[in-house]
Parts: sequence; structure tokens; C-alpha cells
Amino acid sequence: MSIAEPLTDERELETGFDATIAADQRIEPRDWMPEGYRKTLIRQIAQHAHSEIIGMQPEGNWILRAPSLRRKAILLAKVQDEAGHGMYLYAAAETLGVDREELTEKLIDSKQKYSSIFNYPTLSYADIGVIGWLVDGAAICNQVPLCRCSYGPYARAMIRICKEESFHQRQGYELLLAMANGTDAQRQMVQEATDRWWWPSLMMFGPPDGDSPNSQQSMAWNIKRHTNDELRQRFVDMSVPQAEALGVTLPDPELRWNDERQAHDYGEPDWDEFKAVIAGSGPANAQRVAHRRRAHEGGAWVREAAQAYADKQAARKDEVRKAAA
Ligand code: FAQ
Repeated sequence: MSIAEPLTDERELETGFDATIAADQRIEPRDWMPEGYRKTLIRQIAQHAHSEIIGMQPEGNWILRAPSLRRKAILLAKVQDEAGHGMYLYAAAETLGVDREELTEKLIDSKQKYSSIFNYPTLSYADIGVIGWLVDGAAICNQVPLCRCSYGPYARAMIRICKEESFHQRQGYELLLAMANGTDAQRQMVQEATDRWWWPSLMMFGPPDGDSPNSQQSMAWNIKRHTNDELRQRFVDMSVPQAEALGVTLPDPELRWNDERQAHDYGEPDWDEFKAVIAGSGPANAQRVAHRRRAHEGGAWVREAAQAYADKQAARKDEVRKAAA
């Protein structure tokens, strides 16, 4: 055989892949895909899964201090949902040929990223409401288009996740409405939490389009459907009337309606702060990763016990099969 044959095969496979993307259809795990496409998806899905898992920490911090049984039950359910989201996403990543254990190791060795937003501390109970309103609100804005991502397992995981995120956003907003209708001290807590979380929420959408090395290719592959700045704009426009209804001020003196653009103008987030946070120097990076490492190491005996049980079951089945033969 000449070496031309495998190359032709590869070209045919690539043509098939390109045609599937051009027809806006899904790529499934059994399908051929370019190595760059696989790597991009592993990077994004792993980062997303890690965010859900690390994202349990800032809110988990308040479970024991929730102000009522009702608030505690809601918060507990929300934090458990985030664990579930992490599991769906690790499972989606595994369909691309990586192992969850390997991804977790990369997270606790700080070799893979997670969302910048979870490196900020939760200082008051109003933060729980503001995380639901702004952080889950930003997550929904970013993730609804991912339900149409070209990679089937990721798109399907996102449909379920987005349904739960909508509930998360509502519980946060409902909590804030209760506080806004409470005492002056409670209203002040809501304003103070909004002041701290607004800019980091805008940073969740990633760097400005001009500084986003991955966007162009990810959009060509129908992984991302909108640029970082398009989604950030959508989030700002969505949040302004919600802030008005709550009676809080968004901490941006440049925020105003632009009639010509039919959108809000807004100020520039502090991109130096963003870069420092994603490079590992945010207020809580070290604490978040150390906590995750402790939990992973502390859970080693559970994984070992489960493996020993699975091995025993497999050996028993083998014995039964041999006896029957
Ligand atoms: N934080 O070229 P781009 C949630 C990195 S889940 C950290 O624009 P891309 C639910 C980026 O990875 C929140 N790193 O990258 C919840 C890349 O670095 P790399 C997570 C960031 O991928 C709520 C570099 O900068 N959501 O909140 C960030 O095209 C409450 C250049 O950036 C997802 O992961 C950032 N904010 O676009 C849970 C959604 N932004 O990897 C608990 C899926 C950028 O080359 C409680 N992901 N970087 O070393 C995405 O949509 C995209 O990956 C973007 C970034 C938009 C985040």
C-alpha cells in the first residue's frame, strides 16, 4: 500500500466532520474528530466541571449558618445540584478519552483552570443571594447557548444543567427580594454584596474578544455560539432592570442606556485583576485548591473500598461462569 491511502482516508474523515459541523449537526463520541477539537472540548468541559465542584465551596461555607430551616434546605439542595453538574460534566469529558481521576489530579495540581469567580470569599449571607442572582445568572447566559454545542454529550448535559441553574438563579433573587423588603441593615448587606460581586461576575465571560485566543476556532467548530463580549453585553442588559427592581445600584458609574446601540454602555472590568486571579493569585485560590485536595485525599479510602468491592464481585462472577462451563 502507498502512504497516500491513509492520508486520503484522513481527508475523507475530515470532510465528513466539516460537513456535520456545517449542517449544524452533532458530533458523537464514536465519530472521528480532529485532535484540536477533542483537546478544546476536554479543556473547556474539564474547566467547567472543576468550576461546578470548586463552586460548592463559597456557598457550602454558609450551610451551617443559614438563617432558617427553609434557607438551609434550599442552600443544601443547590450545593448538591452543583456536585451533580460536576459529575455530568466529568462523564461528558470521559467520552473524549480522558479519565475523571486524571482530571481531578490536574485540578489539585493547579494544572487546569476553574472559573475565576470562585476565588472570591463569601462574607455575608447576602452573598448567597447575590451568587444566585449574578453568578448563576451569568452562568445561565453563558450556558444556554452551550445546549446547542456541536458535541452531543456536552450539549445534552447542558440542557439538564441549565434547567437547574434557572432554579438557582430564582432562589437567589427571591432571597434578595426578602432582604430588600427587610430592614435597612439587610438592604445595606445586599448593596455591599452586589458591589463586591458585580465586576467578578462580568469577568466570568472571559477576556475581551480581542484577547480571547480560543473564541474564533471554538465558534468555527460550533462549540461556542457567541463571543465573550456578546454574552457579557447580554448579561449587563438583563441585570440592569433586575437591579432596579431590587433597589440596588450596580457599582459602575459608566453604566447607561445607549439608544443608538439599543444596549447599555458599561465600564471596563479590571483585566489585571482577572489575569492575576486566573494565574492563581486571587483572594481564595490557595484555599479553594487546598480544600479540594484535602477532600480528594480524605476520600481515597472510599474509592479504594469501592474498587475492592467491584474486584470481588467480578471474581465471584468469574468463578460462577467457570463452574457452569
Ligand atoms: N475563569 O480564549 P478564552 C457556574 C481562560 S459554572 C477562569 O476566551 P474560552 C455554575 C480560558 O480558559 C462557571 N479562566 O477561552 C455555578 C483560557 O485559558 P486556557 C464556569 C478563564 O474557553 C454557579 C483563557 O482564559 N462556566 O458558574 C475565564 O474560549 C454557582 C483565554 O480565554 C464554564 O466553564 C474565567 N472566567 O472561553 C456553580 C462555561 N475566562 O484554558 C456553583 C463553559 C477565560 O487556554 C455556584 N466555558 N478563562 O489556559 C466557556 O464558556 C468558556 O470556556 C469561557 C472562556 C467563556 C469561560
